Amino acid sequence: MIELINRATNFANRTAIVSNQTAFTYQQLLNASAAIAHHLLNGAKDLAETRVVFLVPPSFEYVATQWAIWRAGGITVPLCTLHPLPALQYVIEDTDAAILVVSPEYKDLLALLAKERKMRLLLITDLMDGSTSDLPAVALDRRAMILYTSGTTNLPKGVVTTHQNIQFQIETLVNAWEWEQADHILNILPLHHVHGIINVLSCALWSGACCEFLPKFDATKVWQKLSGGQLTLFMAVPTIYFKLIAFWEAASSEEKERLSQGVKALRLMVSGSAALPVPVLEQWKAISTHTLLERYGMTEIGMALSNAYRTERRPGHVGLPLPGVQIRLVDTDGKDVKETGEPGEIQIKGPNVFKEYWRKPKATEEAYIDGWFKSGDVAIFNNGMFKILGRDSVDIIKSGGYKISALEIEDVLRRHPKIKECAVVGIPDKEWGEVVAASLISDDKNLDFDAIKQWLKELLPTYKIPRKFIIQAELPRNTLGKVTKKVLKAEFE
Ligand code: MCA
Ligand code: AMP
Repeated sequence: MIELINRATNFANRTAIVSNQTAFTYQQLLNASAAIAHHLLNGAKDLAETRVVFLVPPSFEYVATQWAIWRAGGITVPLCTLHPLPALQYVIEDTDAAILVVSPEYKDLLALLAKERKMRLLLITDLMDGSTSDLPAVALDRRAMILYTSGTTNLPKGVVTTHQNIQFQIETLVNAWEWEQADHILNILPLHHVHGIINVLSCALWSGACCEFLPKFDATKVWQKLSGGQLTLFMAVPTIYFKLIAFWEAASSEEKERLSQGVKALRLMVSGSAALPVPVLEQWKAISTHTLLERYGMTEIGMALSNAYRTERRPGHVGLPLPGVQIRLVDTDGKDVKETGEPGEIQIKGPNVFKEYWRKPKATEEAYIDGWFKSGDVAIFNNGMFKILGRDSVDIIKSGGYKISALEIEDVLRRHPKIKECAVVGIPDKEWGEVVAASLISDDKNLDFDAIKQWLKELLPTYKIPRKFIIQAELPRNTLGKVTKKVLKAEFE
């Protein structure tokens, strides 16, 4: 049984969602999702794990679609509204989805693809018509969601979580951060990643709280909300706090005072998805009085480590395992780290850990050792708390909270007729955490980088597009001929 949805009947008349300045109750969410589920089923008894991709901006309609897919027994595959067609097509093909739900503005973009693949293309605006049908009983161990994550391969992998995984990921956070009905959170994060979907949206709905959407991050609007007196919670990536600090710093002294007074009323502000620089934590504390609660998670595991809600929040640290989550640190010889302060890879076990990479049994098998999921993140245990040191792969970049594979971008760059060879790295950056940088080998010494960026925009979302370029005669390589990315990074820095 999908407990998240069952629970909604307890809060029927409370506001579940605010989107486009309109409030929607839990009852409206139940009604809308039942109607959409009816149309998805189209006479069938159970979607039986059919993949349903949906391209709907963060809104009431997004949530109603997500719940409808679950209620009809399908697997949700949320598409990213920022992705160009080839990136959407990759997900649609990889999941082998049979149904596509879109809001009207995306119909033309995907109509041809849907026709070619013989998918049912449904307009969300046609589905919320009050119809109902019997809905299947959905067992907890069934697949519920596929989210795409970039890794150490050139193509993103689909991370499959079951209803059980999702329920556990929600419950552990709701308890740790003391969510309650009276809570009201602003969601400015994209809804194709765990941070926005689980930590913000689903925790709010589990609790009978209100989740308000801004379809896109906008510092002015976020500050308006933060200082407006309604919100109790806020969660974001470090880049967003960086941008909010910049906005505050540019304000007049009276405005600064007003914003700072307003934001104090929240009960909790959380940062995650990338390392929170201590200076950002300190500046935010000076502005808002809040010590940001930093936590650590991953698409494959939801949240694993968190600073405490009530006791110590230590700058630069990610706290301790959430209840029910097991963590160990393993050194490069595969042995458990015994000494405090010695670095090791974070490995995770628990009901939070995903089921599999979609149709990639080999990758799934390789992701585990002795039943422990290997995160690829390196940490130390320092004075009773975990501290993340970084990742073991130079090919994974974190920019604006997004995980980006250098290999994926290199693959695309190599398709450009003027690029003979290339290497992509992440360069440290105060605002973005890292920015994507590319070294190109080309016969055209006057290569127009703006034109390259324009060309890339057709193929990759903006956050994956390199911000820095250099042309080199040859890439730095070691004696085995492998590109030495650490050397390349140093050349950019
Ligand atoms: C955009 N720009 C960038 C980048 N992205 N520049 C450098 N690096 C980037 N990564 C530039 C654009 O080209 C544009 O430049 C300007 O910034 C504004 O672009 P826009 O797209 O409007 O950006 P934004 O809306 O301000 O986006 C910043 C953002 C966004 C809100 C921080 O990146 C974001 O939503 N990040 C969150 C991602 C997230 O949820 N990650 C969670 C996954 P110009 O103005 O010159 O054109 S991780 C996860 O789920 C795990 C489980 C976890 O632990 O949480
Ligand atoms: P994703 O695959 O997009 O879910 O991103 C997960 C990755 O984000 C983790 O493997 C970490 O590298 C990084 N991450 C998440 N939270 C933190 C944090 N608090 N500090 C440092 N890195 C983090």
